[in-house]
Amino acid sequence: TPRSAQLVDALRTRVVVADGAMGTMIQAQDPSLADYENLEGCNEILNVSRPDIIRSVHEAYLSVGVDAIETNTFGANWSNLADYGIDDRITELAEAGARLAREAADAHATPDRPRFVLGSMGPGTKLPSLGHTTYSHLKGTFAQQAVGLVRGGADAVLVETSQDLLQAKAAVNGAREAMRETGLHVPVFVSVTVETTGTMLMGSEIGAALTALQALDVDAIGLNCATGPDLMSEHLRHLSRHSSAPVTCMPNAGLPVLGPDGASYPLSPTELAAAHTQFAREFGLGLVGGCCGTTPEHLGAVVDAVGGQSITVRDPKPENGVASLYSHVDFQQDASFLAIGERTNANGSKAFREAMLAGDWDECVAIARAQTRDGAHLLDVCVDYVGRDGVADAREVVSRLASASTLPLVIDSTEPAVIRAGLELLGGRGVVNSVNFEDGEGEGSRFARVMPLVQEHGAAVVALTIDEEGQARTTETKLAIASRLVDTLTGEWGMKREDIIVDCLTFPIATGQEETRRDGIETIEAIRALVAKYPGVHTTLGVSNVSFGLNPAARTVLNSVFLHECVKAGLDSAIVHAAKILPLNQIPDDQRRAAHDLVWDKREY
Ligand code: HCS
Repeated sequence: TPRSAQLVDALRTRVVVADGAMGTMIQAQDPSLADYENLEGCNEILNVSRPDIIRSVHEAYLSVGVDAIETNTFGANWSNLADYGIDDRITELAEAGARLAREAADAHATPDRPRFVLGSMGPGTKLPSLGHTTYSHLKGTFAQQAVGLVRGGADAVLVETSQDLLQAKAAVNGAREAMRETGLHVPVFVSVTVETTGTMLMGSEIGAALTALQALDVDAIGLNCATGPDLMSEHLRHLSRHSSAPVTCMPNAGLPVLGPDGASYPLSPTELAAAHTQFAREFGLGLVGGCCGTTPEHLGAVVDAVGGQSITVRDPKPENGVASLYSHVDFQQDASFLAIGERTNANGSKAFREAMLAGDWDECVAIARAQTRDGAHLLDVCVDYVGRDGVADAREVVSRLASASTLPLVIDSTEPAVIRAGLELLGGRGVVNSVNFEDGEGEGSRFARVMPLVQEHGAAVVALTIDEEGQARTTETKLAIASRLVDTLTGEWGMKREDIIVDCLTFPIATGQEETRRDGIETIEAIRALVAKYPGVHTTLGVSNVSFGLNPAARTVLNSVFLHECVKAGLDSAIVHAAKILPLNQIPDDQRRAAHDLVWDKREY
């Protein structure tokens, strides 16, 4: 709607003041059991049973001059309403809540001053990263909520109080599904809750949250709830420095103090206004407001302090990388290349395959952990194995690694269903390995089936230089297919170069066969040409393949030397057994020279 566009524009130009708490305001009015239709504590039922209570809260905030109000729909979701046995009323209660807010906002709007409605979507009580429910169930039920919100007139959807990034992803993608279904498109804002421990409930650092959410292309990112403003400032600083989306902040009125009559919140209106004044100046916030314990008096003070003020211009430097559920991992490492651990692979590692076939999931996790100790930055996870149910295996392995591994995961499969199952377990930002043009890019091709998954989850993607003619062997064909991949991914699929990782393919060069002698050179030269042609695009290689056929000691030498030459040509990541890559100075001279010869097809040594 035009109003949604105005809101997005406002967030980038002036400080938009949103309202404060809804839940604690309702509690303060102390509705009776009858008001709740005997569903005590179910605030969303009040949208239909006691709309006057909800209207009065909206009215109180609008009267002190806020620009935006939030709908009373925080718990109009599956898990909360299911607790009351009314999860068949998600859309109805969300829509009723949005209508109440819309009417109140419109009553205060003037032609030159719109009042916005933010459709609140809380996390519910069941978190997918804890295995309480699944991403796809949440996505479907969040879609029902968002249908109500956009039909009822929300100008944006605000996914708030997010404690689990996987839940937030389900809400964002559920909201988008609702928009496709209704044809009503509004921006999506996400606000995460960082506990006093300094991370989200699931342990995510703010950097991981930003990387995972920014990849979903959300329209604003911020913080709300859990603490007062004081404990938010370091996290806001991170968002301010690195988020290209506007930054929002809705703190509690301090940390609740538990007394005989329940929780009370210590922060005064003047203190909240002072905090927002400083944050707006220092961090360039686009939207400020309040969460639990804040009242119309608080927001009145905030309106007086910063309302309508022009935004402090930021110059954010987006971080370029991926994330586990816990931390961001940058594509640019101090190390010479990003090491993607190759051992959690049912095809490449006998130990992993045997553990998987035996259902020894603890051992699978142990293999992953060992790679972390060996210095991997990411883990490649491949469960593909003939005759197995790949989706079931992916669920077992990835669900464990998603929370047990501190490293981001690379979901490695040829099967779209396996890739989907893996991605739907990742709260962080993963990588999909891989797409290629083996069966083209038209409808029904693997490429066309995998890419919507990459998009939905905001994953990075490994693209292999394989087309309808097969695997590229020469520099020229590798570069040609890589170019087609990059152009298609950045063009039709709207990906950023930084999110594409091209694999120019490695072939065994020490099998003694004449026609393989130049394979190493072709790969190295393709990498060199590719990084020159497409700055920003990343490259990777499954390095170990180069030494296929040699004994283990020789493989270590050849892998290390080949990798070194590739890195010199511009390779910035490699799928390797990190413990078995040697620095060149640890390889005896004669062996190093022999390997160098083999790579460059010289045969001098
Ligand atoms: N918008 C919600 C957030 C709760 S954490 C409320 O009740 O104010």
